[in-house]
Amino acid sequence: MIDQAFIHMISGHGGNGIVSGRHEKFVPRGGPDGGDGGRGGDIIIIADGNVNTLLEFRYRRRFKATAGGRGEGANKHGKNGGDVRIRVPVGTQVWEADTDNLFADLSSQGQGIIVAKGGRGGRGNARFATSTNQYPLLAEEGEAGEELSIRLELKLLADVGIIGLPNAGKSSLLASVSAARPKVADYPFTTLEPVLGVVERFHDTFVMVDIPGLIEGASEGIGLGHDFLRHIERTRVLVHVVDGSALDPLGDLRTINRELVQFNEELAGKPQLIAINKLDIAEVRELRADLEELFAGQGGPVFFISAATHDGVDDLLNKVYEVLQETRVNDETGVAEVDMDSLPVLRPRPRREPINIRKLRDAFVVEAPRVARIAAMLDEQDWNARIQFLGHLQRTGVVKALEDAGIMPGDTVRFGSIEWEWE
Ligand SMILES: Nc1nc2c(ncn2[C@@H]2O[C@H](COP(=O)(O)OP(=O)(O)O)[C@@H](O)[C@H]2O)c(=O)[nH]1
Ligand SMILES: [Mg+2]
Repeated sequence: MIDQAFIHMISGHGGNGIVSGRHEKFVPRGGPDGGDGGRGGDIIIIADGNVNTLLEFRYRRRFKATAGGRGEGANKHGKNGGDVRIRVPVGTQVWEADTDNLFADLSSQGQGIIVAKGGRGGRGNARFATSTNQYPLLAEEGEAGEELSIRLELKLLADVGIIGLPNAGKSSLLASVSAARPKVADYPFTTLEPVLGVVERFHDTFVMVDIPGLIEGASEGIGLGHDFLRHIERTRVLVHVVDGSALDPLGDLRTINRELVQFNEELAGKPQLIAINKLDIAEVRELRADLEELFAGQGGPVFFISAATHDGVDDLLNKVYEVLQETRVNDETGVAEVDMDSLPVLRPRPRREPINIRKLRDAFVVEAPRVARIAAMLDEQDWNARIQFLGHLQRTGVVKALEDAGIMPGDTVRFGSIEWEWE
């Protein structure tokens, strides 16, 4: 059974660098002091063994990291944006939405990927100072965040196994607590494929698997395929369903437990909760006190339930949840210790960006993100700032590229948001 979720994300915009500082000479501590913008927050997906399903993404599909703060005077760096950490079950695959492009396979605890890197902060004017330009009037806008849609996929693995003789009511129980609709029948051996159900409890989820009443044959290798074994290995608690209306309920419990030991020692050693089922039947209710006594000391707490009426089922599930909590893989601090600096980045941004000139009918368009980011911050009214920008274009090779593309005085040139007449 595959669990799937689509989510949309936007990483944080980088903060803008600013122009600040005194222009006058001979002023102590004068000079350019515009700080850099902070970086935008990243969106990170991390595999966490304490998350069992993708169900929560049915309620929350959009994730947005915060922007970096703008730089300030006195060389003050802007605040970095906050990262968003999305925790998914171990085994989750991260795909590009709507394609079969696999971004990451998060197969181990704590493994993660930065799916959307926050924009870098823009440089403040202090960083544009050179020996020939002591009072730079240029600063850089922060980089935009990244936006993308992904698909998460998970082959569900069970946390809880339901065991019991045929007809005990295993399938009925699973059906009554989850959206799974297993076959319920009066005859045994109806469950051939693992049937999983996702159970919601206290804003959390866990997965139950119906282990068919085939245990008698299964210890001899009949019936339970590899798929079942994978689920069984993973389960952390078993719910042992007993038909309270059977002739010998305690004998039934022991039969299954004997089979478990033969089938798989590890499975037999898992904690069990005993669920005596069919409490809606009058004779079971009458025997309740006797059964309680009879089952005491059988190695697990005893619950009386009716899968048919749901009576007692909530108490049972609460206990299941409690046991699962006790056997959590790791506490939250364990996951928080992921070394964020070593996480791979889905789409690392190039340090050097190419300069490209596109010639339109009415204008030359400079496609160079870094240039556009400086242009965006330019005070066009300030003649000195314009001169400095031109100097920057010269040093970074943009002027040459424009000339190579055949620009003539009087032509229009665009850098990001600004438009000039070429002189
Ligand atoms: N009266 C009553 N019958 C139940 C209850 N739970 C299951 N059954 C019946 O018992 C039979 C076997 O149930 P099923 O869930 O298929 O058992 P499984 O073989 O353990 O999966 C079916 O006829 C169910 O309708 C219950 O709580 N009360
Ligand atoms: Mg069944």
